[in-house]
Amino acid sequence: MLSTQTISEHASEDSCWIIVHGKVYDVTGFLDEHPGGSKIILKYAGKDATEAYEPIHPPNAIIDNLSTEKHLGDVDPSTVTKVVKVISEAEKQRQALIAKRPPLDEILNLHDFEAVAKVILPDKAWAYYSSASDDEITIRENRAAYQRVWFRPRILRDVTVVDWSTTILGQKSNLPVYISATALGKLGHPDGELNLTRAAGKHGVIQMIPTLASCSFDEIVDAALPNQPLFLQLYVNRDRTITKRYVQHAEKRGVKGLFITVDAPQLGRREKDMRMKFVGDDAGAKVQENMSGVKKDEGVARAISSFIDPSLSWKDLPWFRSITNMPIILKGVSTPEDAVLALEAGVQGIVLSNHGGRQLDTSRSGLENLIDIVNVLKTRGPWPNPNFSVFVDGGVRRASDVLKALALGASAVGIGRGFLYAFCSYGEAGVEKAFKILGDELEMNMRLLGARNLKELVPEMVDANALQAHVGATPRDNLFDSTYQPLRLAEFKAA
Ligand code: PPY
Repeated sequence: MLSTQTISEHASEDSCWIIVHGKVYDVTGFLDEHPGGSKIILKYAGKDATEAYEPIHPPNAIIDNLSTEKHLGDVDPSTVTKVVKVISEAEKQRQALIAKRPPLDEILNLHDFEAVAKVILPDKAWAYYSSASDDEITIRENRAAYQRVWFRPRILRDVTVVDWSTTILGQKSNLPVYISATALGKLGHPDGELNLTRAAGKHGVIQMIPTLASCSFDEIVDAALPNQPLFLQLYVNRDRTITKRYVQHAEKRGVKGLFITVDAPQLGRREKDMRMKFVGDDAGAKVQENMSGVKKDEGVARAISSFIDPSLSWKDLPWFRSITNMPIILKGVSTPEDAVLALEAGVQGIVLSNHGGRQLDTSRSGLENLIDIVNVLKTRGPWPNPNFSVFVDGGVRRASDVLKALALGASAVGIGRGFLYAFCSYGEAGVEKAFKILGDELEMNMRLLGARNLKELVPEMVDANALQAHVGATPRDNLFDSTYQPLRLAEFKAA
């Protein structure tokens, strides 16, 4: 057993020990390898890092990454000064607001979840989740694009029975929607991504597990029902042995599709997230100012993104094919040129995505790109192509959005933030409610459109003439606008 006194003597780059969950680790040799950089660990050198560690890392991350001789043992509890945790005023206010949340019955649409999450999430979590890159033009365009598509409903078709179930990559799904990957779920709710897994299992919806989930991959798979289909989102590591192990483990555990993220060789600059650090974390800012050569903090996401391999290229695809039999889908395709390359490379699909507006700002929306991409794919083989799925994500909040994308040729649609905010505000029950809302909206919209099933949803049911014209009147999206938090400019210091 190690006393806190002894541990505190190892508080430098030359010897750095930290405490996580009552155990002591020597992370000196790991400082340079830490995906989030060394400075964040050094902030906790000689101290208990549990609180900072927990929301960002799966429980076993430290144990799996450090060789056993670096596991130094338990902290001697008799030496731990019991600090009475001071609950900040802000946290007290937050708890009071949580208690006053609108009852779940009064949540009528996916925007409502976002509005609740915005109020009750800790500032850092809201900043990380809601942020997008640069001027946040694309995140807003993702919504606006749906409002440039209009319906052309058919009538008198006996729509007593309507069915919106489908298959996604050969897996049955009760919605033409899958849960897209969003990272760091525990920043927003103590059960993190498990809220999604449990709700998805109950309602026959497919969850895409993020590489950067706060819960470990195995925890998530263990929380799924025996035959519950799951997909995996992959950030490709600079160290391919890590990626290979991860992918093959996922396949062994029954994952049904591998979505390789291809739009993030470097992470976008998300200014809400970056600015938050300067405001909220004085201790962090001081440590960094005092450390020579250390860049100012860059926000939660940038801090942990350095493991992602920017050298990833088309040449790597045969290697992925050689290590797994799972369907491979490229997530983050924007152009017909790349869609054709993907088809020719023999992958099983693409996601037309701009990463929720978090990567290249002023990229077009996935919905808009769908038009050109479908037109080209139609000239390159059967359409729809049973061996090549085209998914769309970004800005989807309503079943009407889903139906527009499907009518224009999407195989299914991904929703990330919509479900994330549902669990941040109401846990698993929130996600269940989100599925119910989408189901109700699908039923109503399909009846009104005259489509009794998804096969009857044809391109003639939408007018997308205005979609690619970036001019003209677009109706205000009132609900979305009321939750959208405008960017702030640099602030003067208080006198
Ligand atoms: C994102 O934040 O957009 C992500 O895709 C997740 C993430 C989180 C932290 C580092 C890199 C990517």
